[in-house]
Amino acid sequence: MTRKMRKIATEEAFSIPEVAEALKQVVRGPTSSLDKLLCKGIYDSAGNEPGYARMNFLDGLTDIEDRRLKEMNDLGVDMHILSLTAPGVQMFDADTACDLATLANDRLAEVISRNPTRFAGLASFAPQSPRRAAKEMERAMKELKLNGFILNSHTNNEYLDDPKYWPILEAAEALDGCIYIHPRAASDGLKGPLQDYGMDSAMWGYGVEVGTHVVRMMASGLFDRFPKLKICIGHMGEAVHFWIWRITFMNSRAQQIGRAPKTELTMEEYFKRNFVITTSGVEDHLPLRYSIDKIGIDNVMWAIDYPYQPMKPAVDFMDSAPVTEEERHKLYHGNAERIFHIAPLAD
Ligand code: 1WB
Ligand code: MN
Repeated sequence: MTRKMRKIATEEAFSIPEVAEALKQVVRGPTSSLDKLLCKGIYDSAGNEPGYARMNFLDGLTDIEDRRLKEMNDLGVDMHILSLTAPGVQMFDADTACDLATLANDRLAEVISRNPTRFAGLASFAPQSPRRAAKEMERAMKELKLNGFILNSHTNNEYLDDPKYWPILEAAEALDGCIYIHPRAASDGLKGPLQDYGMDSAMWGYGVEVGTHVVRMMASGLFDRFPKLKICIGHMGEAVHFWIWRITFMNSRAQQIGRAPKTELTMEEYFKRNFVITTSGVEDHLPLRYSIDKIGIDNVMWAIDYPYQPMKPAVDFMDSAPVTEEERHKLYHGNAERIFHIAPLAD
């Protein structure tokens, strides 16, 4: 008898009451962050974004072992790889961010220890304090046995190509911990035209923000310093590989005329060597097929993006995807097991 295919969903959000409360306080304050628009609606019921309040994401984020697990059972979803939802701890002052990252990681480890075959988790860290972040990253993987890391794009409008973040990249590379760069709202310098028509978040701004982050990282040459660093990006690769030919061509021109640093590899080579992508929130077979053909079947993983996307359509999307059974195995679980250190099931 053939066993049903293991399904590991790789970008599944959660929160804890303490982080939700801290976000509520931050968005009531004077922050210039564009994240305020969405976070007010989710975390501050007295907020001015009733559209988001109506979605009631907070219940889905904080419930892990009850309704979520039941729905996973109903749909045959074996595992959620959980990550603290955007913007994580990145809107807080450094001390608060470090404390809340530690707390969120401890809670995550507790959930996993109660349900070791059903949940895995990506550890949070506070980029506001790169050295403390590196220590927490080590604790999270070595002691808590978490499976990698979550970062929500920019921190105080700065990106990972800034050398101040090298301790974080060194830690991730040394621990073989993949950093999942999840979106948050665009940095202050990018946010201008993204503030209307609901373009601040998942509709458009998130992809612009993470795409910009990823191109900065590749063009800065940082992957020559950290050749084994693995970065994961969701939302069908935030479209970066759809225009990687042009990014590569124009980067080489920028290098020729002295506007970009010389790099050992091309942009496309970095993308294929140092990045993996997930399907989160893009349930469309044509871009899935393109992604597999363009960057390789070993570099694409399935994700739901729960609770921001409903579970069932994401399962139907992958069950009906026009791929071979061998490809479906890699998309549904094989690649996630390899990238996020999840023990394969015994045969
Ligand atoms: C949405 C999507 C909102 C994501 C989020 O808030 C996150 C949304 C933090 O669809 O409105 C996400 O992770 O894709
Ligand atoms: Mn997400």
